[in-house]
Amino acid sequence: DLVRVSRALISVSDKTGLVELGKALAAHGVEILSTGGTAKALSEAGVPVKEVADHTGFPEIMDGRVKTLHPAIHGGLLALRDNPEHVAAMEKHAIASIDLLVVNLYPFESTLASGAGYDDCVENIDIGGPAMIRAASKNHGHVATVVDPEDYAELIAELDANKGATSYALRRKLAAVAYARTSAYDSAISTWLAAEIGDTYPRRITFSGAKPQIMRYGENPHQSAAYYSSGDPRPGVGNAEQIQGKELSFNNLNDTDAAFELVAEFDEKPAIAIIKHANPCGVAVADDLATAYKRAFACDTVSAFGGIIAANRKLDGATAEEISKIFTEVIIAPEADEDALKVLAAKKNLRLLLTHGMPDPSAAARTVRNVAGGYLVQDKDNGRVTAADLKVVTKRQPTERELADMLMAFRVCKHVKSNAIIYVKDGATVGIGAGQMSRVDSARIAASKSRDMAEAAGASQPGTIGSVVASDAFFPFADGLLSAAEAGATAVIQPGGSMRDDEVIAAADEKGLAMVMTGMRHFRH
Ligand code: 93A
Repeated sequence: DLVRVSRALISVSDKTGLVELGKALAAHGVEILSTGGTAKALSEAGVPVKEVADHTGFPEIMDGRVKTLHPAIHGGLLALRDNPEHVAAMEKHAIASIDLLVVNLYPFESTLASGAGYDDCVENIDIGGPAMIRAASKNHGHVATVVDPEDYAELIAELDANKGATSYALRRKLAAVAYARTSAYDSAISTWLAAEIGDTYPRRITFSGAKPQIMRYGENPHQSAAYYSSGDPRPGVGNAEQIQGKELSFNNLNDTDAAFELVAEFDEKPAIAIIKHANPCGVAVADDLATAYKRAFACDTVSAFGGIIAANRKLDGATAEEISKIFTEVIIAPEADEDALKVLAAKKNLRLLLTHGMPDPSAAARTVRNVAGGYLVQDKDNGRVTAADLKVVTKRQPTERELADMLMAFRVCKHVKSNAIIYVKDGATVGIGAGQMSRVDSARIAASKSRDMAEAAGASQPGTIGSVVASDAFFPFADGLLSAAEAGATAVIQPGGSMRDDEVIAAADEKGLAMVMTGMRHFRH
């Protein structure tokens, strides 16, 4: 799979590293073809170079708008060297193969950023460059494409190591980089034009290369919105099959995603999550789905109304019956049996989504959100704490039951807006405090919710009595922990790492609590 580079075409706007590259190629006996400015820079530095115009026999015309757009160039980049017909065509039309393409594009983005006028921006839309990049990258079986001066060193190192040849592995990697560049380039042009024409921009046409699905509106009716597929084929909201119900709204999709990603955490047992505004108001695991639903619902019977329900197992009739007792917006599950389908069919507006599989919560992925002027991209939080990761820091060891509940509570934490405080008892959440600016407030809200539920159900005591509590981040002071102890929690799971861990541990010991530290934080902002 090694391809010796006999001929290279270099056409670069950014001349960084050009001369060093030219010299390295010349040292390997590579014939260099270049466009006007690039050829000038190379020959001034003493690197032998042939003008593309001399190679094609066709001059650069129209202020350079047409300089490499010629069959002698594109044929040389695209020809399959092991295809007799291609080889015959090359011979017939005197097309010489080009084994390496080095291009960086007209600086559209920096021209725009400099505040240049409209015509200047238009003139900086490169046509020939992307055409060659796309051609050479398609033919990565035979041609290497470099679009970024940062990659020159790796290319030179490989030529040096392989007697002037490139490997298939490098060519394929460079092709992926190359298409990312042309795609980002066109996207920048489209974004600029879209902004120029404002309201009249037809949103269905382009955005980051994905074909969008226009939605009725966004988070609020005055916001327009669309769904863009990332092309990731794994089971999840984006690839779900809608069995029945009205069209999904923007908020539906967002909440349903939160619900399904949460239940996917519990591979070992049937689990149900009920979501409102992207936060769970009840999560439970049990030996069967119907029980899990009843216990998840009991956590907060008020908020569950109009919620979104996710199941991690095939939905059965008994569970569907239970769910049908109140108004629910969306149900998502991997599958549903005949009984469940029959029960839910009676609820015309209820949206039912089947994913035909569960996502792997530890799989790597990226998350993107935007801030003014850019995007924040990070690895998805796929961290999963297991019993082996826990460090007991108190005098008292947790019991088996406490341990199981703590692990569950900490997994739920990951899917709750910070500050997250989660009380769990016997496999079900009994109090959830989400999205508060103070951890103590989250602890108090979760406990008071639990008291309200007990009162409404006529129970003798709130669910938090004898529960365990999880915190998504460390307790900065002992107050949050004391508030949880007051609510009746007997064990605590938290990342640890506060300057005052000693104070917090001492407070736990004094209250006779068991506490474990995970060493992993689950912020979700
Ligand atoms: O105007 S173009 O779209 N038409 C072309 O045929 C063409 N071929 C290469 N721009 C074209 N290029 C671009 O010229 C390259 O992508 C590179 O950015 C630039 C290098 O020009 P020079 O070597 O004259 O500095």
